Amino acid sequence: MSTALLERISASLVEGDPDGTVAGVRDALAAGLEPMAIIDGALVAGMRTVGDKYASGEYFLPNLIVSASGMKQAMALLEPELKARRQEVKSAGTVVIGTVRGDIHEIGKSLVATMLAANGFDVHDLGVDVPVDTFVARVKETGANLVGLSALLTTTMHGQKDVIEALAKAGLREQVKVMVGGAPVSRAWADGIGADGWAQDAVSAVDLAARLVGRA
Ligand code: B1M
Repeated sequence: MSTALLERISASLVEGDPDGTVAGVRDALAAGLEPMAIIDGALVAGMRTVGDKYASGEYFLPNLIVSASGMKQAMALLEPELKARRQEVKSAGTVVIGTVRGDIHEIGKSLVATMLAANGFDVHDLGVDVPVDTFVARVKETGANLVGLSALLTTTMHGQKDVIEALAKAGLREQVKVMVGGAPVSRAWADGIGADGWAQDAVSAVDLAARLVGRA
């Protein structure tokens, strides 16, 4: 039954039926499925299929927009559930996170931010298309010990390097660890730009964040 529910949610996302996605998520929660099982088993998989269809020319930009809207509405339902499962731990660290300048991809970054918050981090989510200087200013303001930089485009990945350089220039590089992620970002890229770590998905981002701030 749970497999059928997950398949239904994924199919509605791929077919561009946000109402169906929301209804499916409600049904899955009512059936007792864990939020992460719904995210991993249906939503992320569905978005990957949408991306593949766009890459192969079967789908166009409007398809991406409608599916992304379904994903966002689904996440709005799931975020409180994830937070409700948050273990009461002493704050694991303060994170400033955002999608770099020129890049408006929001879903993966928000998922990482939600998972960090659900795992005890104090999260300052700056949103998307975030200028380099804004990252630097918010690190200063919050005293963050971790910065998360998301980039989904090969043309915007360089923004991650720009932020790392700006943090160094502002004398903040010793204070903060930097983790990077996003579909085109690899461990080799992270090493090359002097990031402290790279995570492939939201779950490994939480493990990495805990390691970087010395909590794991
Ligand atoms: Co765009 N887009 N898009 N898009 N889009 C991609 C990224 C693309 C791969 C599609 C494709 O061609 N197959 C392609 C990039 C090609 C490239 O550069 N290599 C692409 C393109 C080309 C574009 C435009 C240029 C299209 C155009 O206008 N012609 C344009 C650019 C706009 C801009 O940013 N300036 C564009 C626009 C859009 C929409 C606005 C329509 C929409 C985003 C809506 C929104 O976010 N509100 C959109 C979408 C939805 C996608 C795809 C289909 C899905 C992205 C997504 O949300 N995935 C995407 C295809 C794909 O990625 N396969 C695509 C689900 C999400 C959960 O996964 O974001 O990968 P993801 O996040 C993961 C991991 O990457 C990781 O953890 C997350 C959770 O597991 N992660 C981190 C992410 N950030 C992290 C940070 C970390 C750690 C891990 O630490 C800090």
